[in-house]
Amino acid sequence: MAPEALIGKGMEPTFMHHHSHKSPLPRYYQLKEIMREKIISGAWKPGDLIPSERELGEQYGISRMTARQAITELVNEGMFYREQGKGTFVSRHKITQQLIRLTGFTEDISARGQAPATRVLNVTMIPADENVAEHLRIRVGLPVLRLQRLRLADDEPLAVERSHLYFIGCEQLVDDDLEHQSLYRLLEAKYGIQLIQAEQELEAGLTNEEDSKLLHLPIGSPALYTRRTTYTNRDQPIEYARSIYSGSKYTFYTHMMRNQLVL
Ligand code: 16G
Repeated sequence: MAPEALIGKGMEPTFMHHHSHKSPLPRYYQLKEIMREKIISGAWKPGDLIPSERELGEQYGISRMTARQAITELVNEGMFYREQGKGTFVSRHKITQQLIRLTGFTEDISARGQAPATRVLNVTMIPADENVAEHLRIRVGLPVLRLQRLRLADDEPLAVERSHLYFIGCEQLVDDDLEHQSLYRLLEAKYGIQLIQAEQELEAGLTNEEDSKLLHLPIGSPALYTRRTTYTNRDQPIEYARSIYSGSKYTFYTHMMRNQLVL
């Protein structure tokens, strides 16, 4: 097989194109990002055997040592696991929520080749309290839709999501089938709302009694608390969501670039 150059033609991950040929990233790092992208895009699925060091070396025209370094780092990050005498496999337990494109739970889980599911815990119209009103940029007391969902992948509970939504006609969502449909899809396809961007915060914490029960975890388990505000094409906040992700099952991934100094 002809070696696939690490930089330049044939490279799928878009970030590669931003780098000038003068200052390439280390090869092991590039390979790491390529493999990470394969997992995020779903090309490599949980449980898949990844190519050997030798195969990766041949495919990308790098040494086995370099391939080994990339694999080892992803093993250390929990993306891969090794089985003695069998090879290296894509981990099952960590779900990656990439923080680059705005995607919803259904998309993230489907991309991994798993089956997303939802249990609606509660859906109702309530008056916006101060916090919700501030995030949705509306007046306190306006009726907003509160939606609480347990999210599962292959029947395993992963997250509890508590959303507040406000838009003209949002009360119709109460009658929608939110157990079998993606909220993002409904908003876009049925309500014609264009979701453009989101802000998200992440914080470490421990699960309380209620969430522990829902997530099948011992009380006080490590968890990731997120808050996300999603905006429409008119820059209007439409959803403010607070979610709890099981800490042992989730990785949040972001890729960042340093501004190039122009001297
Ligand atoms: C994400 C968002 C949630 C959104 C959901 C839509 C967080 C904390 N959660 O899980 O705000 O409602 O995606 O997913 O960022 P869906 O389209 O599958 O319903």
